[in-house]
Parts: sequence; C-alpha cells; structure tokens
Amino acid sequence: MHLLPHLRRVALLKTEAQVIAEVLALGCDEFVLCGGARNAVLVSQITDHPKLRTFRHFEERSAAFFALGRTKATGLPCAVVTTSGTAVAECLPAVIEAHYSALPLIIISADRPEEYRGSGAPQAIEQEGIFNQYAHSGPDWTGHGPLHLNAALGEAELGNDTSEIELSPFLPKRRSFEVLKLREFISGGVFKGLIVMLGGLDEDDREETFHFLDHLNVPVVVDVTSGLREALHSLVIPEDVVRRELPGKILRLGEVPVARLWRDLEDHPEVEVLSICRNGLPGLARPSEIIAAEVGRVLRGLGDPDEVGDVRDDLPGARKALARTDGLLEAYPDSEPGLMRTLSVYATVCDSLFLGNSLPIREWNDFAQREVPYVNVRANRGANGIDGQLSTWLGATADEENAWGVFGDLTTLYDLASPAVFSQVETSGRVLVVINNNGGAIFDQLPRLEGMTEEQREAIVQPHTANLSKWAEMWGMHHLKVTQVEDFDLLETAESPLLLEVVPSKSQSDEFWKAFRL
Ligand SMILES: Cc1ncc(C[n+]2csc(CCOP(=O)(O)OP(=O)(O)O)c2C)c(N)n1
Repeated sequence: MHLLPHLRRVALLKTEAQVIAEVLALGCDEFVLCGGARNAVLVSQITDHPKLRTFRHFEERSAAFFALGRTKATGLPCAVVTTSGTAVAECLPAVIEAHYSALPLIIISADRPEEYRGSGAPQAIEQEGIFNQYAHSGPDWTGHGPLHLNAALGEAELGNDTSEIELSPFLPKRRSFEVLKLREFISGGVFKGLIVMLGGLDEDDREETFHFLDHLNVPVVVDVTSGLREALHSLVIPEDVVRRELPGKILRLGEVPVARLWRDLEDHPEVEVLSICRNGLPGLARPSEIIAAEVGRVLRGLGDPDEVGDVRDDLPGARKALARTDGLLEAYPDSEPGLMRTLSVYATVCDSLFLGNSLPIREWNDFAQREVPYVNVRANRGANGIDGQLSTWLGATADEENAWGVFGDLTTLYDLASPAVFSQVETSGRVLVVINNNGGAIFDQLPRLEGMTEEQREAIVQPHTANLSKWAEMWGMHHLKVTQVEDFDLLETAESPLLLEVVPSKSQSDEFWKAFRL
C-alpha cells in the first residue's frame, strides 16, 4: 500500500562516502562537527581529509548558526554534521535564516538505516525532508540557500577512505536579470520624489552601490548593515521625515530595510516600489516590482545613472531632524539611545561590527555616530529572529580580531551556549556588548501595551533576574557593567573576550523617547 513513498525514500538514502563526495563537489571545505555516535564515521572521515577545516560544537542549534556565520564571512558553503534524531531538528532555525538570506548552509545528518523508519527505536525520527520547503536535498541546489544531505549509516560502519576526494570550486547558479526595469524606474515619473531604501548589503556589493547613489544623488534611508551609512551621510534622511510625506517611488537595494517606513508601504500601494535583492522575495505582501540578483551585478549592468537629485527638497529638513536628535542625545546621555551613541564612538576602533535584531539594530541606525565608517557590518536579517545571534557573530568573525557584537539581553539569554566555541575562534579584542534593559524593551514602546495588566505585560516583555556576570565567569570573559556614560572610561580589551553590559537609565530613556516623539 505504501510502496511508492517507500521507493522514493530508498532512492534518496546515501552512504557517508556519497555524502562526502557530494559536499566536496559543491565546494564546501568547512564543517562544524556535533557530538553523537551515529555520525562518528562522517566525523572521522572529514577530520582525516587534508583540505578541510573543522570546528566543533556540542549544541546543534548554535552549531548551525555558527556555520551560517561562516558562510557570511567566506561567501562559501559551510556544513554542520549532526547525529540522528532531534539533533537534526535543532538546525531548523538556522536553515530558515539561510533560506531567507539566500546563504549556502549545508546540513549533513546521520540517519539510522531504512528498516528503522517509523519503528520508534531510539533516535530514529523521520529525517528525510525534515526541513520541508526551507532546504533543497539534491542536484537542484542553486547555492542560493540551504541544502540537506541525509546519510543512512549503521553504527559500527568504518566507511571507505574519502581523504583522496578532490574539493571542487563553489559555483552558485548565475541568475539572469533585466536591467531595463531599473533604468525605467529611475528615469521616468520621478517628479513626486524618488527615495532609496538601503538594506543590508554583501561586502562585494558596497562599492558599486556607493557609486550608483553618488551619481543618482537622491535622499537615502539607510541601514547600518549596508556598510554605507557613514560614507553616504550627506544623503541620509531619517525615516520619519519620509513617513510624513511619502514619495512617488521607492527603490530598495539589498535586504528588507529595518525602518518602520518599509512596513508603512503595505498600506500605500500608490507608492511604486522596485526591490533589487539576492533572495528574490519582495518583502511586501502588496504588489511591487523585483529584480532577483546580486545588487552589485545589477548596478554594474546599468552603468552610471543620470542624476535625479533631491526632487522634493527633503534634505534640508533631514539636516534639522538629525541636529535635533543630536541635541536630545546630549541632554539624556545615560538613556539607552544616549549610551548607544557613546558606545558607537568607542566601537569605531573595532575591525568588524555585528548587530543583533530588535532594538540594537534600530537604535544603531538612528543614533550611532555618523562620521567614521565601520568595516564589515553584519546582522541576521533573513527571518528577523532573536535566536542564534551570538553564534552567527562568532562564526562570521572566527578569524577576526577586535570583533564587536551588540545584542539585547533576551537575545543573549537565547544563545547562552554560544561561547562554547571560544577556544576555537579569535578572541583578542573581542567585545560582546549586551544592552541590558531587562527584557524585550522594544515591546514597551507598543501603544498596545498601555491598557494591559502587569501579568500580560510581563508575558510580552519577559523581564528576568539573570546575573550576566556569572555567565561571563562561566566562559572566562571579563565583565564591565556600564550604567552611565563615564563608565565607558574603564573599557579595556584584552586577549580574552570582554562582556560589556550596558544598563541604561530607565528614567532617562523614558524622557528621551517622550521628547524624541514630540
Ligand atoms: C526566536 C524569536 N522569538 C521571539 C521573537 C519576537 N521578538 C522580537 S524582539 C523580541 C525581544 C528582544 O529582546 P532583547 O533581546 O532584550 O532586545 P531589546 O529589548 O533591546 O529590543 C522578541 C521576543 C523573535 N524575533 N525571534
């Protein structure tokens, strides 16, 4: 009765040698190895191969995010190797993030042999297709998203020698696109204003994007993860200025922008939107245009655009708004935005910057210093999760000194196992900043919270009593707590990582936000 599905599953099963040959043919030379007995044959063959780099991690959810971080740093595939059972399922959040970020994360799972299917035997679960639409499983893989390879292994297998298998170059599928769509978008009907919204960009796309915007000369709502926030500062416009009067056209480059303005566009179909992005998803539920390709390639294809300029004369108003914000930051230096501004000045010494989701990325966009550019700015913006953030940062910066990452307190509590890799990554000058505002303070700003009971508020904000100094001690981090701006004077980096816990003044933060929103 179940013959057909059964045959299909048999056809998909692979041996460890087939899986290793397949993954090397795809250009994957980095592996994050997780514990277990069933995957031991995979682990020993991978570590024996002379051309492969390995990391290890005991916790698969963190391991998969760490591997995702590696793909961000290298642009190449990185594979997590897990045992069977729920170990595989732990990789789902990172697989989803890789899907929406179009990154080449590979999951290699050891499975029990075919006869164990549906038996309920220990660590025997249905692993084939476990990631559903979020991962490819075979030759149709484009390299623009995750891949799952499932190997059926007996526990006692020694395996064949795979150390001679050659490593091939990584060749993601090249996508074709129409530059004409972009040419028409920026040349016709721009009398009601054209604004660019700049989301996260790949490092390779940044130079091309800068030159394009320099020629186009239109106001830009910029995300720090574009890596161009400071270089473009004469064109930068705060989103509030644009939200007051929407332009006729918005050109989005890169990842979905953080700004509230982007969400507003759902209710304004009269604003024409064209997105150019790698994952090929519009990021809006209402109709809009899209070019699915690397931003740099599309802009190179276009050549230098004609100048459109500041058609609506928005930029003088933008200058005033930014000056007003600077005044408020000075007036409330120990508020969360105030401490963020000072932190951003200290962080100009970093060699790379990672921003966690929720308030850190938003407050950095709005309040960080605007003069000195940061190199290698990164974030996980695919599915906007607060999970796996520290692990992604550690993976992305495994070889980098002076790596700074800024995270919320709940985001940090989500990824407590992440420091398990400290002994395998560069820690010199590493600074892990936690903005500890006692829970999801982002939700405190929701008007919806006003009429709620304390119990309801707590369920949404999740305040806690965690003592982060004990966590720092557990993993050998120095710990510095900053509660006012002067405390930053004590900031000193070393060979081992620093946990910089920033605790904003609640009263100054409340006053800041009240004045800011006037
Ligand atoms: C995995 C996951 N769970 C829940 C959410 C919903 N969420 C978005 S922001 C947030 C609170 C984040 O709190 P924290 O890390 O402390 O940052 P901050 O308060 O500074 O914004 C939550 C729970 C999410 N984005 N991802």
